[in-house]
Amino acid sequence: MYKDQKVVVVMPAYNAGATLVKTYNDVMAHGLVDHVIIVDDCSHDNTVEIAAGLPHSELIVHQSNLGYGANQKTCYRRALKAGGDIIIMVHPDYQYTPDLIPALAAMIGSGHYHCVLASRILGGRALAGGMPWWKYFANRFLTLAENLMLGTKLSEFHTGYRAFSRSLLERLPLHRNSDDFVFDNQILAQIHGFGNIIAEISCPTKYFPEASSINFWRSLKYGLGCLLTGVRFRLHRWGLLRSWLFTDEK
Ligand SMILES: Nc1nc2c(ncn2[C@@H]2O[C@H](COP(=O)(O)OP(=O)(O)O)[C@@H](O)[C@H]2O)c(=O)[nH]1
Ligand SMILES: [Mg+2]
Repeated sequence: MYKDQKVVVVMPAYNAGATLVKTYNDVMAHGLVDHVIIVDDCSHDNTVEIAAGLPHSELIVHQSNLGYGANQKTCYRRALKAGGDIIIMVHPDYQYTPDLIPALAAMIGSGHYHCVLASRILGGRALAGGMPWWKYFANRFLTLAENLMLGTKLSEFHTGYRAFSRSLLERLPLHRNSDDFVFDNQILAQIHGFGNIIAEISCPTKYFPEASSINFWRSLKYGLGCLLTGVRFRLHRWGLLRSWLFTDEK
């Protein structure tokens, strides 16, 4: 609990057997997290067996591989059902340190922000932390392009470490977003588009083999999807082409 608010951590898992326990233990280490939701997207490894043995947690298993966006849709739906007031996504690949959960929870719990991102770019150490150079340049370029198209001032849109308030997740039409990786980008464009501030804190960058499975071609598809999200946002704002993503009706 953070003050009187229930803290739920969601972990969208895909082949995370090697890092799940370590991540879970760090998530629970601060005594702040009330409940963990692990959604397995039909992994080929032992993620499900390992997740089933973790206390204070709930496991949902997709019977087929639905994608990272679909996985997050399940995560947030279940987090709301579990009564979460502060909902934090932590990747179970141990790429983002769970030590910042108290900071993220406090930002949401303060009531000032509905969404907080833990940015790897803000600290200026992304390359030193092992982010591949091509991912770094893609990150910077896409962030610049999207800041211009959306009118935001974010340091990055591509971190997987994010916190949300219950009221925000209840308001967003998440079902309209992609089931693929570009979900991550669409949700941020929606949050901004519906008039919410996206706050940021800095977070260390860590890259190691288990923490990154996305190859160049998946990344390229994601990058093009991000640009398309920005274009759709701008056209919608100018009233030239209405987008379903940014239309505020259930
Ligand atoms: N649901 C789902 N998640 C996936 C899939 N492929 C990767 N992921 C997850 O997407 C997240 C980001 O992928 P990752 O390989 O860590 O990318 P990177 O850290 O950005 O280089 C991780 O939490 C993965 O577990 C997939 O096919 N389905
Ligand atoms: Mg990763």
